[in-house]
Amino acid sequence: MTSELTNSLGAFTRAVAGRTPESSTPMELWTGLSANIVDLIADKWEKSAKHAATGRQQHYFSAEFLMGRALLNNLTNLGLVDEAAAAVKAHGGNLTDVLEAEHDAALGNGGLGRLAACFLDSCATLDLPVTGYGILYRYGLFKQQFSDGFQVEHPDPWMEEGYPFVIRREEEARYVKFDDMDVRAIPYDMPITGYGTDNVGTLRLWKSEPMEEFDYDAFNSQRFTEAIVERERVADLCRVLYPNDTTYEGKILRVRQQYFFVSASLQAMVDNYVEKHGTDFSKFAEFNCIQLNDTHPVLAIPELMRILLDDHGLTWEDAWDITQKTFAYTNHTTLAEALETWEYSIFQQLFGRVLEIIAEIDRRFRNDLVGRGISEDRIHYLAPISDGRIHMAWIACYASFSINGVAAIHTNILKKDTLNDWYQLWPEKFNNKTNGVTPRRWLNHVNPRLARLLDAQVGSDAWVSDLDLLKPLAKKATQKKVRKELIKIKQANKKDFADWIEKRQGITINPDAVFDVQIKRLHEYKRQLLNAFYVLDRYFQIKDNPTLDVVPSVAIFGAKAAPGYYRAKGIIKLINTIAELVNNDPEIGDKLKVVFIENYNVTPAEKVIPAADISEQISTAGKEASGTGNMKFMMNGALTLGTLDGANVEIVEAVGEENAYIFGAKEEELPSIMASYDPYATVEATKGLSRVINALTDGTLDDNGSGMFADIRRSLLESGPDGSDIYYVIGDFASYREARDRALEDTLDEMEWARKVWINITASGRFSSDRTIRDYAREVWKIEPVK
Ligand code: OAK
Repeated sequence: MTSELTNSLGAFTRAVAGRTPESSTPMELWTGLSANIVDLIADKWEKSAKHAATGRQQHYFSAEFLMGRALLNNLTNLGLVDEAAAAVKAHGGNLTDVLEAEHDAALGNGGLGRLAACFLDSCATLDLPVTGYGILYRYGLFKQQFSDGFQVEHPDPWMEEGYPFVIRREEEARYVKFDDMDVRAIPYDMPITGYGTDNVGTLRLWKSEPMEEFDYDAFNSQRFTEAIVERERVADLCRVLYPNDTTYEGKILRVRQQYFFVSASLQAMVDNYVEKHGTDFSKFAEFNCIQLNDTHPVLAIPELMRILLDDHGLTWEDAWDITQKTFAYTNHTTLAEALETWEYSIFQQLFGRVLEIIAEIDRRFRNDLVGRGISEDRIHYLAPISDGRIHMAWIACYASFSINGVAAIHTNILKKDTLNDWYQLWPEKFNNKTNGVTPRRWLNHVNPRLARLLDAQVGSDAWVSDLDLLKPLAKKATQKKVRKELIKIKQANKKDFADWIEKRQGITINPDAVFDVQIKRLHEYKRQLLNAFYVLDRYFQIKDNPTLDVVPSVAIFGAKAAPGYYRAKGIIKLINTIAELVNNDPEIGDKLKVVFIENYNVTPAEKVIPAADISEQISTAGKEASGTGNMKFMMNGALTLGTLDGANVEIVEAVGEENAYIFGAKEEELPSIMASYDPYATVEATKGLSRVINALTDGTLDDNGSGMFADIRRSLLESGPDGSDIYYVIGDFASYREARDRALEDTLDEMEWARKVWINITASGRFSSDRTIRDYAREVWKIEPVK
């Protein structure tokens, strides 16, 4: 008998592909199946939205949502994986091929965007009335290709072939007005299913369109270009994620994007409020709370003021009171260059009225602080407007009732350094919310073998939505059977990854070698360079002594560099050049291999994380706000090789120092170390290091005449603002090498290693985003589950 899904899949595929499912491509089957799934979600979705709208609601504003693939996640949540496999098979297809046809929705750069995606998953699973708001970028994060080892960027038209998981809501369009143009904002809503619940949340992504589809007059009077230019100018707004902002034009576009999506979102929120509660706004903040995902959506603060003042006639005092009770701000970095400030002139050009409101916030802020006896210098530094620039983080700190960092150490750094002045003024606003990741995607879905072992150990799949259930299993670390099972699972996962990378990039690796993985954005503070230097040092050691008894390992990298970040691109070229050298040397063989996963994204992360033995979390202490990859690896049984930075600190706390490999200078030690640090002398004093550094420029490694390797060398050894190894790569090298060598040696005792692996997996409950979201819901958002 054919199942219901088999019949409906046939119908949906015919509708989208215009032919029989039997002759459809995997992509067409994917589209048909996805449309079918939306059909199955629709009623629950409508109900959930209606229900959520009756009480207090939380709104998550973020310029990035790095969602990855949707279909398998939804099938899993609906308990339909087997049925879908059977349905696809009945039509002559194969579910794996169909799932692999899906593009990643890469509407984010890295940590901050992926965190937002994990949060939505947790909110839906926990039945919390939370909606995400962002931008429907036509092109997601660029596709990365390697050409001669250099990164080349290509556009990522992720939804060009159709994407059933976003639904255009024409009737909910809003107008967003700039001084130089008006645009229509059309919401595209994405259903967010939860695990083991009928609740379906929403991610609302706004798309910009012209006020009028086409200027026919212009077109008919032969002014074709004019008609088209206007259309394109509007489409530009949502064309790409984070356009290059090194030029003035780029910056304007970015500010436009930010205002566009917060204005549309707020208009919708305020309209909904008026519909339910009328125009008495005194209860607005009782029913609505907005979390600002870093400073990108901070324009929402003056925009809410504008709507309340201009559209609804509130007094400044009332509007400000509501605003201050509505916003909460999360900071995601202490890097000074990431704290957004914008030229005053940009705001003048785009939205004079919003600027007027910011100026009034600034005026009142200054008065307020004078009243508190704060010095003029400090007031000037903290004011929303100073030195011809608008300071987004300062506006956020002033207007929000809550300010949080994303790991304990990060929040402490905010309090003592980055936001210290604000902490002194309003200590009660500050709180910590250590990040987390969703165990649905990052354990259950990516690692079915381990998931089934956990099912058996827990006695059910309840751990999938309550990861703390793994905690009591820690004691089973002594059981040989469990450890043997773990070893088998890891071996099978490594074999899968080896097959995948061979097929994808044509590189052969030995699944019996240790997989040592560093996947994250390329940034100097994340120190991929330290890892690369280790590899090169080991290569030289083997060359010097070909009979050297080393533990075979594969160094696996995945990273994209910002298109304008020259040195990061140099490091990519360097790693690829080292890979070329090492991988093609017959004397090295399986002892050492280097793999650089091209076009690293959510899906490649899903392939490599379950296969990892060692998780590289090696940022300069104090620089990585939290990290979330560290948590994904831990859940999948990779041991952390890391510094005491970000959430690593809490991971080590949870597993015990003996179950991780910690090295390097500590955050509190670095200031005094750096005061007298001499990288040159340190190179000389560290065995093998000068050979590694010299290899950058002595002809061992060829950067195709780009000068990139000399630039890297300069950044480490030369004095001056752009040199002096400010990320302490050379200083931490010896201690890193020792820890990594030790980790590799320790893998030889498989059973003891498996014990550590088990401890890591079972201690990962506190890094579930369910825990993080419960903390936000209870302490900041003050919302309750809606059944
Ligand atoms: C991106 C743009 C501006 C400011 C911060 C970011 C960002 O992605 N920060 C990252 O956020 C993650 C989620 O909180 C953290 O885990 C990373 O440590 C942090 O770098």
